[in-house]
Amino acid sequence: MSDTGPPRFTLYTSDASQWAYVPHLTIDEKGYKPSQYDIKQVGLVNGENFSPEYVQINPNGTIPSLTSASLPEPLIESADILKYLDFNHPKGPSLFPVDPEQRLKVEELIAHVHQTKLSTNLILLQARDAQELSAKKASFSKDFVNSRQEKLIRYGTTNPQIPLYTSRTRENGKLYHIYNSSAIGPDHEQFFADSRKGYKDFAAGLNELNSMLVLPYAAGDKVTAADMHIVPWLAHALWGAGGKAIDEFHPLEELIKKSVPDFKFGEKTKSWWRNISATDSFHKNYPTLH
Ligand SMILES: N[C@@H](CCC(=O)N[C@@H](CS)C(=O)NCC(=O)O)C(=O)O
Repeated sequence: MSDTGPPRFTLYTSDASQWAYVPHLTIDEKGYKPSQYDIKQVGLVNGENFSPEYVQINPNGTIPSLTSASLPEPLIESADILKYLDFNHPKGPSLFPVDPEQRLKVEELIAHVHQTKLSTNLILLQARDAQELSAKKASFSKDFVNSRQEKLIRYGTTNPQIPLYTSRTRENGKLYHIYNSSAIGPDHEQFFADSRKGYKDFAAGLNELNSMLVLPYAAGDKVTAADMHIVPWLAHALWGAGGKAIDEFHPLEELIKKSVPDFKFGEKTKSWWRNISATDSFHKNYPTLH
């Protein structure tokens, strides 16, 4: 611990980013003071995460990122940012248990919720049939997809040397096509089928999470880095399904039931959520679901 305190840092974040709330929760859990860091908002909804300026900081164009004069290069993964914040602040116990078994549990839980099959984009952007797609087209999802495509094309045209634009324009372009063509064709049918499978995988992932949780917190008797990752993921999924109150599991349960009729949130998941949502860092960052 230095006399001057931990090095100052800048967190690049967006209110709309679930993973940005890993560092936000950590900042509060570890007791950082606002004078110790700067916050820069990056527009995720309007595709500003793809601006050449931001891509220089984070070549993946993802949020969050953290920069500090003490770092050789920006940190561009929420798991690395959490570790940095944890190790650079002396206050309070580490969010990583010393006990190797507990530590392994923490790492497993973090990896679990970051799996592609558990991406909340399933809930926010996918659709299992024409009716679900119409609802998505009438929601912010369509603006999101379209603004991104417009920004990717614009930035890609003026910065052909940046490889990210080619891959992301192609990837988002598939969604753009699904959202903007009026007729339902074979690509839509494939999209619906992929989404139906996606919900089955998502349900399986939630069941696996339920059996992995220890209690009262995710990895045992203390709040750990695992809680800092699972909270933003589940909060975003509950919100994406239309949940309003913090403990509103019902809308997501119903959404999943359409593909997995016997799906129910596990009791351990609900107990864990009750416990973690009573903490100060949770209250500060989640006055409502987002
Ligand atoms: N593995 C990264 C994922 C970050 C991520 O995907 N962030 C989302 C917002 S929550 C994002 O920036 N998406 C923009 C995109 O990939 O298009 C992390 O954990 O930091």
